[in-house]
Order: sequence, then C-alpha cells, then structure tokens
Amino acid sequence: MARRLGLNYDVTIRNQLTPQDVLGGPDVYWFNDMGSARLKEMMGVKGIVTDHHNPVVFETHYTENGNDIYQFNPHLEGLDGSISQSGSTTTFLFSANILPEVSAVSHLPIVGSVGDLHDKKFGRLVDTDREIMLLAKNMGIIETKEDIRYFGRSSKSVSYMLRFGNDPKIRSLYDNPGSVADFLVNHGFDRRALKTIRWLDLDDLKREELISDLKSLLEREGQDSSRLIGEVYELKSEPKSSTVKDVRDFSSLVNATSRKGKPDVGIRLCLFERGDTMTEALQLYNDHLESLRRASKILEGVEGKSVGNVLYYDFGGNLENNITGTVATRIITHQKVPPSSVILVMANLGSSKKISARISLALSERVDLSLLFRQAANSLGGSGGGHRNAAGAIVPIGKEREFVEKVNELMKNLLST
Ligand SMILES: [Mn+2]
Repeated sequence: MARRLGLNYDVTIRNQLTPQDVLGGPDVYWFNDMGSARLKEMMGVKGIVTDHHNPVVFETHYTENGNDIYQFNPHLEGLDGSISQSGSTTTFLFSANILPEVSAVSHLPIVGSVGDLHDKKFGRLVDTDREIMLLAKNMGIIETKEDIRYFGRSSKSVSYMLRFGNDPKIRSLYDNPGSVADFLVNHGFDRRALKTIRWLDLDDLKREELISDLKSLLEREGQDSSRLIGEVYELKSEPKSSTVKDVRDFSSLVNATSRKGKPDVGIRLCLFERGDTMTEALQLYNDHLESLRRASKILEGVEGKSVGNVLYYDFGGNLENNITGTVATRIITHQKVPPSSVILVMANLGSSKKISARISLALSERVDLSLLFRQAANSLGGSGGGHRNAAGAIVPIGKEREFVEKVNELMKNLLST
C-alpha cells in the first residue's frame, strides 16, 4: 500500500520490538501484528498500530508520553484477537479502507489467519477473518473446499501428510510410516509412488474413499472424527501442481522464510513473485525443517522440569531463539502432557531469556496466558504478552526460575477462584 501511495518507506521485520523500537523519531511508524502490548513503553512515537494481541491500552488514539498513535485492534471492539481477527486481517482492513485496490491481495489476510491457526477451533475461519475470506472468494482470488484439514495437501506426499497429521491425531498412523504405507497400498497406491503422490493429485473419488476410512480409524480409536474435515482454502492463481496451492502450505512457506532470517523472500512471495524467489523459499523451508529436526533431537536429550503445573525446558544457547514457540507447540501437540500443563520453552537471547509458552485450548477458556505472562514478566523487569493460549516473554537472564515460579503461582490463584 505504501508503494501504491507513493510514500517513501522502509520495511523492518522483527520477532519482537526492541527497546529502541519503542522510542519515536521524526518518522511515522506502522506496527503490524505487534505494538498493542507495548504501548505504555512507547515514547514520542507517531504512527499506527494494527495488531490483534491483547492490548495494554484500550484506546484508539493514544497520546500519553508524547505519543500520537492510532491503534486498530479487535479487542477494542470486543472481539477475541486469537480467533476472530488476525493481525493480517486487521492490517488488511485498515489498508483497504485507505486504498480499496488493496482488495487485490485479499488472500494475504487468509494466509495470516490460517498461519495463526484461527481455523483450528471450528474447522473454518470465523467472524472478521471469515468476512475477509468471503471477500477474497467473491473476488475469485481463493476457493474453499470441504476437505481434509491436514497440513501438506499441496506441498507434501500423501504419506507424509498422514504420517504427521495431528489434528486430529490418528494413533495407528501418527508417526508410523509402516502403517501409513500399508494403509495406502491397501487403497490401491503403488508402493514406489508413495513419496511423490500428493493429496491434490488424487481424484475426488479416491479422496472420499480415504477420508471415509480415516474417519473409521478415528472412530475405532474412540475419537471425534468430525475434526478431520473442514473448510480449506486454495489460491486460484496457482496451478494444481503448485506446492503452495493450499493456503496452509503457502503460509508455512512464508513462515519459514522469516524463521531463516529472509523475510524479504516471504514478502516477495506474497506479492506474487515466483521463479527464483520460489526456489529460494523452498530452500529456506528445507533449512527450517532441518532446524526443527535438530531441535527435536536436542529435545530428546532434555528433560522438562516442573514447578507445579508448569513444565519448562531451558535450551540455553542450544536452540535458535526464534523457534522456541514452534518447539513449545510441538511439545504440547506431540508429547503426552497433562491437559492442565503450561509448557514453557526457553532459549538465550543476548543477555535475556526468550520464553515461549503454550496451553491447551480447553485451559485457555479459563485462563488468559497473555495477561499472566505480562504480569509475571513485568514484575521481573521484562516484557510479555501474546494470546490466551500462546504467549511469550523476555526476562533478564538469571530471572527465569523466578519467572516460572511466578507463572505457577498466578496460575494456581486463577484456577482456585
Ligand atoms: Mn499474529
């Protein structure tokens, strides 16, 4: 949008705001998907915040401490930003109101919302995210289907998809390549083609057959099979053979580019660049998967420590500090932890500890982890925030144990009332 308006602009991508970022200057700043949790620390900042994280100030125009900031955030409208309206939807709404032609990229808020798992709870996007999705659909930019909700429909082989599909987790297939292969061969797949054939390559009939048998497997395991199917989103501009036809897969690719320190590649993908940009993105994606594999290896050798319901893993300098959240998600998804657990994953970040946490959706109905993290981190000279079920904090190194104790205490108090 800035380009279309002929503005002189610069884009900076951050994992979180640094202390310098919250001090203003002569320029106008536009914070996307961040800022609402840090408004009180900002000084002399002129600009805009489009965010969906829990805000510390419930005002659209924030003018304290020499600031002149306009804040757009679903929480100000009584909407839950962790499910109803993503950061990218918020940014899109703001942009499209200024410049209607921004609608030409209305697939991007869907990529952001799906990337933030906003379709997880109901098996489809809801509320504002949904309205924008319908706009993109009406404009012919995306297509929706009722289909399997697993990651990898367009970017992975069916065997990979079924092996790692985890929402819902089919116990007899999950991380069990042998039984996945048998299952597929029993359905007429050529054993030699298992590594190449993707879900999107199958015809409707075959997909229906597989889905109905996967559902039976789930039911036999006493699980709710309805979550297997849901609304999935596809980019109409991509050919069927494209690895990023599926929006969830596209979102993973964009995510990987920034995890590997090349967010500009992700931005160019979002702006329809393909060719060399795609080649580079796929390479970054593989590097990212390699980092995650390494992290899982390290995880095998690290015992989680518990304080009450808090289970924490401190990787020190052994883990890239931008994947603490991903590792926390993996632990809560793939390991058997009690449903009341708070999973914390820590890594060093200069003279600070970066901490990412996850709780189950059920627990997040009763506890807002972002508020709890903010309170615990602030009391130790750090900062924290995020969402009800996924939050992060940064505290000075040496304070992490105290932080864990504080989180446990706050948690206990909240659950006892
Ligand atoms: Mn977000």
